[in-house]
Amino acid sequence: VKVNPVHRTGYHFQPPMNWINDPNGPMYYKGLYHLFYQYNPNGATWGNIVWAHSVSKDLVNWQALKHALYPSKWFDINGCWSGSVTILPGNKPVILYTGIDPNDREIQNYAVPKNLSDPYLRDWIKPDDNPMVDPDSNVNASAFRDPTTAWWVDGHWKIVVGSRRHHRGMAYLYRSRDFKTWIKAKHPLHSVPRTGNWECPDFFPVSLSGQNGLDTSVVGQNVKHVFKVSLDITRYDYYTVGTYDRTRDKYIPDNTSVDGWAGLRFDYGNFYASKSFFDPSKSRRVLWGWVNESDTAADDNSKGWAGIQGVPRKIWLDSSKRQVVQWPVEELETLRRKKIELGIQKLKKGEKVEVKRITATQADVEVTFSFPSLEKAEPFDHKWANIDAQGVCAEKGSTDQGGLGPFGLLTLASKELEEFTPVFFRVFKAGNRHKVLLCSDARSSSLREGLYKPSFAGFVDVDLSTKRLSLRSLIDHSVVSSFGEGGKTVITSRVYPTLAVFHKAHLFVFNNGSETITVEKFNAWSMKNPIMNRGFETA
Ligand code: DQQ
Repeated sequence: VKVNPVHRTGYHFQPPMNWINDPNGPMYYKGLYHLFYQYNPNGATWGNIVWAHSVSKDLVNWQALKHALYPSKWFDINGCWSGSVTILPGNKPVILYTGIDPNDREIQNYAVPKNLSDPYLRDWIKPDDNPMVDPDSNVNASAFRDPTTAWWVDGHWKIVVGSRRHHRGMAYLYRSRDFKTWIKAKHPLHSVPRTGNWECPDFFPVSLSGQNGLDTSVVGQNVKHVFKVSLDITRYDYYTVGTYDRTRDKYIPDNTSVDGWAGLRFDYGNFYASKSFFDPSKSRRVLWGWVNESDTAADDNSKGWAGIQGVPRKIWLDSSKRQVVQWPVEELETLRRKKIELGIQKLKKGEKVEVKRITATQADVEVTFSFPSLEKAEPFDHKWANIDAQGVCAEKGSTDQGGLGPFGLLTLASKELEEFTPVFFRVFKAGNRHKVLLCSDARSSSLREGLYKPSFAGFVDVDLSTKRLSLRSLIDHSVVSSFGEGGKTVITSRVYPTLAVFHKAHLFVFNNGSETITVEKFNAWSMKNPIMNRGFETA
């Protein structure tokens, strides 16, 4: 296969070629981070799914090992689908994954390392007493998959498996004393009507204060829980913040969290099937998520590759306790080259400043904007009450002059702005409150037609009394991942410029609102290439 390099990423996780999807079983073991992921060894579209396997010392440089799981037994002969790792007492990792059986039923299997003293965990054994969980007659065997990391509570291990009952999304709960015999609980841990199949559920505790992460089994007074599902109808990851009621074995979202389509998202762009793990070496919880292509299957075949993993993000509970906050893991900063600063800049309506001496296709940009008042914020139109942020962004783009905003970055821009991916804020007044929109608008990203170019956007729950807003964008050839206001709202876009490639891409900071904006702080770095999966080891 020839791999087309034009839109390949530099520091986002990807194998040398072919199709990838969900991150699977992330863990930290004996000094190494492990990442498994759904992979097609034979092509650039979905199929023939195995668990590919890479290891890293720093979550930045990756070495590809041989595939950890591939169809080899009757209980996974038609595919090794998504799953998780649990580290049992005595530092013993176990993989739980969905196997597709000869009748295309989805069953839950386990696999254990052949040699626990090998920190690379190269070889995995799939014992013959699999499957560990079979769908009973009440369960839809073609929508029953993606077992979570287990948690230990009140003398039992517990897991959930994603599913649906007709149109109701389900998180079936199972318990086990010995990690071998699993019993289905009478009631699911959680379920929501009319949300369709729940893929890749993730359930974990978050600390009520500070940024430290918690082991998945932590319960009690000082924690809340986060429950995430991937809804395959929209292909986005939705989460709620809530309480794990151990006596009823139920998860109850807080009344500040909306369950389902209107709910919070880890990312308001392209980010799916995410999975978190607890990293004991840095006492943090780290989130991985799959960032699919936005071009066509024909493009994937001609590129010879498809899919990347988003940059791993540290995740914790916001001080408001209404949402989580995410930030790229600090190790990413080791790839930064020389810092490029812009002195304090005032940007009047229609002004833009180019950031020079930077590799605009592969960069990390951090900027803080300030403004003298909120007075000029545009009214939030009543007719938008029933549309989401993305709909507002589609009406009020970066070239549509506003009051307080739009201001932000023009990423992956061609010289004459035939192509650019703007990432910007726009502030609206809604009664006596303000609504802050963060938008990552792919509509102008490429001259090519027939690509999916959504105007992704999310609102930012922020107190504007400081009259400041901050933005960090990770730019990497065909991906722009933006963290608004310290990671309260995150948006990832895939884009395919034709002109703004390699050294021909430019970066600008802009304002297109009538209020003058001050660029208080602007730091940007060209990013080095890490070692990125140079080739799979063979058996
Ligand atoms: N991808 C896997 C499934 C999962 C889906 C199959 C989500 O296990 O439900 O490749 O992208």
